[in-house]
Amino acid sequence: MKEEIGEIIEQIKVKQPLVHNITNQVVMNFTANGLYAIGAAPVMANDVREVADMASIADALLINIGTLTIDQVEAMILAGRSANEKGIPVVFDPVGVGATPFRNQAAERILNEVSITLVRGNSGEISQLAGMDAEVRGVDATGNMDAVKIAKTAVRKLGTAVLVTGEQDVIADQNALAILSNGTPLLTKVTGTGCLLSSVVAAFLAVGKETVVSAVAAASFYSVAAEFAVEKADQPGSFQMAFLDALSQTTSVHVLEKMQLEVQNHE
Ligand code: ATP
Ligand code: TZP
Ligand code: MG
Ligand code: MG
Repeated sequence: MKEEIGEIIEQIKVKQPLVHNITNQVVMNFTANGLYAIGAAPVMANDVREVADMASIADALLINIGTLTIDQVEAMILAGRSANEKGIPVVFDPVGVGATPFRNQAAERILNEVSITLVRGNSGEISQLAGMDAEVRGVDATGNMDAVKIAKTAVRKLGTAVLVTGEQDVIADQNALAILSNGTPLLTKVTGTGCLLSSVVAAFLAVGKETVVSAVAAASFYSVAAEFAVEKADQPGSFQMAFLDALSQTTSVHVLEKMQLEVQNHE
């Protein structure tokens, strides 16, 4: 898998994939800057009158329900269907699913009406979508075993690939599962680092051939960049800036040197 990961990382700067983001108001600017930093191109478009057209000229679509409105749900479904018609990857970030019935219903509709390539969320969000909330609520779902179980259950329930993030990232589809142990806890102290990762995964899926390999490439690239950034700046404000710089400076050689990856095939 390592050779393919290096190749995908290099291809981002060559192909400069255009990622159409329908995302939340908190992270729009950070997401656009982060996509520029890795060498991709961002576009944000939300209105029902243009989302299908925008998705049809993009290389990947990102749907993020962080600050959801009723109009946005319709826009997400229109954009998603357009992306499906064109055959480009669609990443879904179910921010805060489980917090309110509106979010839960919207997530269910999006998952039913759009063919999603990969769902990226933290362990609470993915366990909610996997129907495991009763099992994991109230327990600390950040442990490795939990994330693996959550990822496997979500793959079965949703029929998509998933990326469960946390101290370790677990990437899985029906055939393979990978555990990545890079990153820094400071990523949890800057808003939008999960959201930006979801957009970065969309860019990588546009460039790579296999979903799990591309998502592992994206997550490892992202976490290794964060490790470089925290060496330069270990407070949240300066870390955010150092992280954007590191996203533009991290190479495939750095990632292959530093990545701590375990790959398994499903039983
Ligand atoms: P939350 O809603 O809980 O903030 P999120 O959507 O921001 O979640 P995270 O799970 O925080 O997403 O993942 C964002 C990035 O931070 C990922 O690259 C992940 O690997 C990294 N990360 C999260 N927690 C840790 C940790 N404890 N140690 C190292 N890296 C981490
Ligand atoms: N509120 C609604 S969306 C959002 C907040 C704080 C951003 C969440 O970003 P992330 O990447 O999930 O931490
Ligand atoms: Mg976060
Ligand atoms: Mg999030």
